[in-house]
Amino acid sequence: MRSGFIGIVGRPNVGKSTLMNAILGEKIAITTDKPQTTRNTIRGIYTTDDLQMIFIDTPGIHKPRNKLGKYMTDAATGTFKEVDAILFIVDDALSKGPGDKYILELLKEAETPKILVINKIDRMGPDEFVGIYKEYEELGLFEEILGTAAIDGTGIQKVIDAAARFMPEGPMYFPEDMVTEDPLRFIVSEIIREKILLYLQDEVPHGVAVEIEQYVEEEDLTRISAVIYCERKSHKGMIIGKNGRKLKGIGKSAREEIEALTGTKVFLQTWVKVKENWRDSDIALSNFGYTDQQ
Ligand SMILES: Nc1nc2c(ncn2[C@@H]2O[C@H](COP(=O)(O)OP(=O)(O)OP(=O)(O)O)[C@@H](O)[C@H]2O)c(=O)[nH]1
Ligand SMILES: [Mg+2]
Repeated sequence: MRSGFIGIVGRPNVGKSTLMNAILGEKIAITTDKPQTTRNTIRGIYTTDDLQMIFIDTPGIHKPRNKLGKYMTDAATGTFKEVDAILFIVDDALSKGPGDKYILELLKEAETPKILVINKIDRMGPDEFVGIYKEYEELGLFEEILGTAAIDGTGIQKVIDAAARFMPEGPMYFPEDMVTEDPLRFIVSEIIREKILLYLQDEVPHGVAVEIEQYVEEEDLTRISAVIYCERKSHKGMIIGKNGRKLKGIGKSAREEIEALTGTKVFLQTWVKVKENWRDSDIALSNFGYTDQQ
């Protein structure tokens, strides 16, 4: 039996969470077109007869503008030395921006084996892919360089096989049918946050946190109350929308997804509250679960 941990790291929005979900064949982490969607490290467990790999999806590494951003970036870089292999995900040329260069500098310091995954190849011409490949190959930093389109599963098996090569002899850490150890409450709060990110634009969604106040499982019904926190009164108005329509839409699409997850009917109540500048408040961050974990 071999087992181990694999960190999935990279800039925001390159497709880390989509890639982890594709590996697991299940949606564990939320994904949106907005950068900085993932805020915590999220573990997904992949098990076969003689192998268990725990993939750790991490927040996109970026220049933090507040304490939440610092927490996120620290959570991501903190995995570098704790894992058996690192998947570094990119979706563009190294020469295009400072973000990937910064992460590379950090990666160079970690002795952990690194695999480069060039994602979103469905959007690239062959020349573009080869260009990115060569740029990274010259660095001599990666054990392997692969191309994927996580969105439709292209190249995913090769990523799994490449990561498996670096797994040491080890125990089964988790039961074979377990895909995540995150509690349902957390996943539910993330689903609600995903819908807010999808329904709202610009700065509003980044200042949103979701707290589950009540989670009661009855026989065929799950009762959930959630509080949506935002940073400004004007944002509260935008989340609720005209005649409450926006919030209703958010609630409905979250509820449908939670019902599919729990296999029960769901009664979901949502409230919107304002907590100014919570992203720079240690107490609020801790209340929302953005504190040292695991
Ligand atoms: N065209 C295309 N889009 C993709 C692919 N993989 C992911 N995406 C899209 O890219 C966006 C970002 O995906 P995420 O998985 O949320 O990215 P992330 O790296 O986890 O982002 P953060 O959590 O913000 O760091 C989403 O809109 C995805 O649908 C891909 O292979 N091809
Ligand atoms: Mg993500």
